[in-house]
Amino acid sequence: MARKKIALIGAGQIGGTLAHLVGLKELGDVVLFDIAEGIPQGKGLDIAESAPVDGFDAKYKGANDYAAIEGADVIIVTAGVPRKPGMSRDDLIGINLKVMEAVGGGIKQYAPNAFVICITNPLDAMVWALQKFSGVRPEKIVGMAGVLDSARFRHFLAEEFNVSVEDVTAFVLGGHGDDMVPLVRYSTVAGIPLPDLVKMGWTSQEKLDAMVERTRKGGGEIVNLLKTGSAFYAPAASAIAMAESYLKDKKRVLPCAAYLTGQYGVKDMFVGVPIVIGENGVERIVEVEFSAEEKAMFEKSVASVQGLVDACKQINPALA
Ligand code: A3D
Repeated sequence: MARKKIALIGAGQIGGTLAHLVGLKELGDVVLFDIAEGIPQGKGLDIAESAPVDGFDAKYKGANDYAAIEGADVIIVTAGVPRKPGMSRDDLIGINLKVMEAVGGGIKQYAPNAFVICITNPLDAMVWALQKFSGVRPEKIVGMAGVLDSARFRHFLAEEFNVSVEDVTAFVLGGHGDDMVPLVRYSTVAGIPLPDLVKMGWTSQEKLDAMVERTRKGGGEIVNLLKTGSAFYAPAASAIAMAESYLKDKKRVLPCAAYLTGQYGVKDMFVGVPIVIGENGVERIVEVEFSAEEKAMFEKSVASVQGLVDACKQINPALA
């Protein structure tokens, strides 16, 4: 059986980390694409030279021409610019929308049947634009954000409770902005919901609220520490979990930005919701019931995404 082909569009901080993880997990052969000459070739060669040490088999190819992604099974898009301190994700929209147009054209021409995962910010608007530019069927394109946001929340919770991260589940929905919606009720330690853990004295409501707030601002916390860019290890790991669920038909239930056609009262937008990812891409969109407070938070988050989508339509009227 031929190895799967995984194309990484953008060979920067996240792209390079993705390329390394694909090898370590033996998910397939890798094409690294970037407009910067030498970077994808150099990173590909460097990782290929680590393979004998780590004992994995994968071919690496660096490219500056879209023809190299031809027939890719999975495409992960990180092309564009990341945030610097003081910038919001939304400040990136002008530059990254143009990048999505170029990337979408490449995908349309060379790999229209791939499963596409977008990471470029502002996430929910960029994945929406990328779907329009590429023409990829909506069930074959998703945005990575919820897995990362949930992982951040899980990390904070595991530290607070002094338990394994493996036994902490978390649920973060909505757009990937500071008004994302961490669903405390659906987040658990070994199946015990967080509100019960507060009642059991494991933590206080104040501390839980602070962890929710830290999760919402988790991306900014890293940007302020790094100063030269944004998070890349956890974002890459999160996208790999999504790619793996598709490639191995694992049917994992993961929070991702998915194209909604009326679910949660939202139409023609990508918003973070729980989905099942299997060999057909997005195989199911899970609709959970919200409390009045959660619904209000979700609607606020959706309104922010709508604002970004409207801004895209203004910048590029072809999207309207
Ligand atoms: P960075 O290390 O700058 O890599 C981006 C790469 O894109 C660079 O190598 C550029 O040369 C390349 N590039 C720019 N324009 C093009 C183009 N037209 N075609 C192909 N390649 C191009 O950034 P990064 O890897 O740290 O982050 C990449 C993106 O992910 C940014 O937009 C971040 O904001 C975003 N990001 C999203 C999350 C989410 O959770 C959604 C988390 C972290 C970062």
